[in-house]
Amino acid sequence: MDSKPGRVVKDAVEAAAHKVAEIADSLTDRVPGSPGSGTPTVEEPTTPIEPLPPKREQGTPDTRTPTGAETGLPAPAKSQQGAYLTTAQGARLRDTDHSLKAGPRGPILMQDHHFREKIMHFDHERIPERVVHARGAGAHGTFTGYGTADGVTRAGFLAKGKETQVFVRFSTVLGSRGSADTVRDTRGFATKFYTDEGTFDLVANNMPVFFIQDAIKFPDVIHAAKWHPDREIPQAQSAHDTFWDFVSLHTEAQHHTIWNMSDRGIPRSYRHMEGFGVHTFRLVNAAGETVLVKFHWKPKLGVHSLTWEEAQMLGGIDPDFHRRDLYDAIEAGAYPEWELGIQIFPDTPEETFAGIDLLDPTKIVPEELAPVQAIGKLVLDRTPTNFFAEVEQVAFHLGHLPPGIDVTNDPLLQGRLFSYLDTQLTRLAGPNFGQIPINRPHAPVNDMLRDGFHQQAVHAGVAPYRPNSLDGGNPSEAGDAENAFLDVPVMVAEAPKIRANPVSFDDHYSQVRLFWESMSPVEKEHIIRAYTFELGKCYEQAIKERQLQCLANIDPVLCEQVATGLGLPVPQPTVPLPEVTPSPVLSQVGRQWPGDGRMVGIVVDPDHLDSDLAEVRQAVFAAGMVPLLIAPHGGTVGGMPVQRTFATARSVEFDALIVAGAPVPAPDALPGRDEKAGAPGTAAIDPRVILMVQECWRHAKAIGAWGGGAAVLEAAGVAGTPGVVAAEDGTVFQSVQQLMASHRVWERFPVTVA
Ligand code: HDE
Repeated sequence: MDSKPGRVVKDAVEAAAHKVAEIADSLTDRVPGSPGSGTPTVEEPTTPIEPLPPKREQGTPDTRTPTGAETGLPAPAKSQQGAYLTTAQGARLRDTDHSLKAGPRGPILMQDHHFREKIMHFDHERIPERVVHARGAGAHGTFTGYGTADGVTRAGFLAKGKETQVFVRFSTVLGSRGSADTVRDTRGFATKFYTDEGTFDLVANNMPVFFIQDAIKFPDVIHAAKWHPDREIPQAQSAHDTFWDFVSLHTEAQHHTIWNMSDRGIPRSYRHMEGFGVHTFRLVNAAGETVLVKFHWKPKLGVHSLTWEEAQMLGGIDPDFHRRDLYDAIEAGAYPEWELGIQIFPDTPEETFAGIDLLDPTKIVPEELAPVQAIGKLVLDRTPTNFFAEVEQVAFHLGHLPPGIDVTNDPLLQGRLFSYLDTQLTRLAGPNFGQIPINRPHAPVNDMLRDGFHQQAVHAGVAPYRPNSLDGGNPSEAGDAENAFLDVPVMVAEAPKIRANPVSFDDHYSQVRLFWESMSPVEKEHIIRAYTFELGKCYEQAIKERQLQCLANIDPVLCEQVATGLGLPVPQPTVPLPEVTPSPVLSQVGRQWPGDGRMVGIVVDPDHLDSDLAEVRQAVFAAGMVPLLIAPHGGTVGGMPVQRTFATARSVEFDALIVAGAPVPAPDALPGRDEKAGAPGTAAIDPRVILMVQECWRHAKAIGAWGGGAAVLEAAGVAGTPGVVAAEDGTVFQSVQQLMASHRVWERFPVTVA
């Protein structure tokens, strides 16, 4: 047997990982959220053991060399090794709790190299957060090509059945790293495809348009949208003067702004978001023919959003709501899924389609005019093992393109090609960020880049230049036969060097109106509310008036309703309102979707446990959802683990609520112990349960009850109303599941606009 230390560690780690997988496989009804792969004991463990393996659902970057070769090592080989604490150089240590002092009461000695190493490293644990998109969460997965793009691109990862590893990072734009997930904002949706032909980064957002048309304005829009520089408030939101000052003065921003003010600005989860490449890209096939395309991600679960009140409550109750949802869903086996699609346009010299300028990033091409054609599927099935190493250090760049995909002259895209490389120099401390494990390509790398901070490759040879004779001419340049990247030789029209936009970029309103007209009445109500709230938070009346002028140019009803809320006069439009053809696909109302990984709260009364409870819990698991038992106290009820108590639960954590009893007020149902207990109720039922039902009702969620639960619906005043179902037994879950497919009980939201 191979007795090398590396081999022994590898065997031990693999054996332990196998054991964890076995245990996990035997548990079919796991509620996600366990912190580690082991089972802690009450007593401090004192027997030395090897590091525990990662949790079953955790993945890590592939074990590749800095130049992309497979090492064959198991993933844990990159983590800590051996049973004993060591210095960073591997010397075993005897004590890490006491610094080396001149006597127990004396000063610390300069010679304490362990103390110095430990503190020095700790002092430098943080790196600069991303200047935008600082707050995010990421996961590993697999992309499988459908082969449907073969005719338009030579990119091999899109071939039928071809599987490519990916890492995806979702993010908000404005907030700092520790800000809340559920703020009103655009979301990032950046995907790193580790293709055999070089890494492809699709750095997308959940909205198809952007605030500005030229990258040179990016620092300005971000300065305006982030906190005010004097007080550094508000955090992670656009409801303040500088944001509205900017977007009302740069009216090209109005299209992106209405998307932000719509329900798209407050997604229910990352799993419920579409993704958009925003810019138009150019694809090139094996014959050198080109088309223009826009990239789209379509979520399996449909587009779904929070209500504004839910989003605000979650900001306090669970600021990690989206991050938790992503990881819990993967842990529960409800793997998030999207289809990648493209809208295809002929590559004409005008670069327009149906009169729409394809280089203008403030414009969409409605899907009704150019359908999205599916070209592959993305499944996220592994959470990170170490957040910093993977999510914080992943570095995306629009210029990471495989052969077959090229850029266009969109002036926003062109600027981004500079920015994403430049920003890594500071954030990841040097030019070798591509060698950090999460960023390592899976294609063989033979560049002539050398040295620099944190160089991890040990380059051989003496001639990193071309042509050379000393290294035998290696590396050679590739041609078409060797699948070299092609910068498509697009003609550039003869024109003066000039700081200006094409005239077609001047239409700032027609597509904003198109978006508004595509919304259902209830979505329009939400948009009116969002504008009224955000402008209502501005201090300066002039800014509100200027934005109302923009709204007048979008739609008279929208403008009038917001003006009424602000108590300001309604201005007349300054541009003619165009006739637009709505794009119904932009609305999220009116379709049915699967409920994978949704959270179903089940209120139980331990004094009158219903015999159907265990069955309902299993039925929720069987439907691919997660049941969370909510009881007066922790521990177990009927042998089942309690996930929330009336004190720790809040309605906004659940997608639907089932009431399986009418529990009497628990001993802690006192406003002094839990203010929620001050909600009006009946003396017979815990007031927090009634509050929970009423909040779920207000947020248009499905509510079900059986047995004693029917009395709670009566007491909450919601019995017999739309989307509230009661049954004799636990079969009520089936009706709840059906209601959940529409995402919300929409008719509970009254509407005043058409
Ligand atoms: Fe970004 N953007 N961006 N952006 N962006 C960054 O790169 C930038 C734009 C997007 O999860 C930064 O590594 C400029 C559009 C995502 O790591 C930075 C312009 C779209 C992420 C940068 C834009 C995006 C970023 C900050 C205007 C959607 C997060 C840290 C020309 C299509 C990626 C970093 C992650 C991050 C610059 C506009 C998406 C500063 C100059 C349009 C999803 O380089």
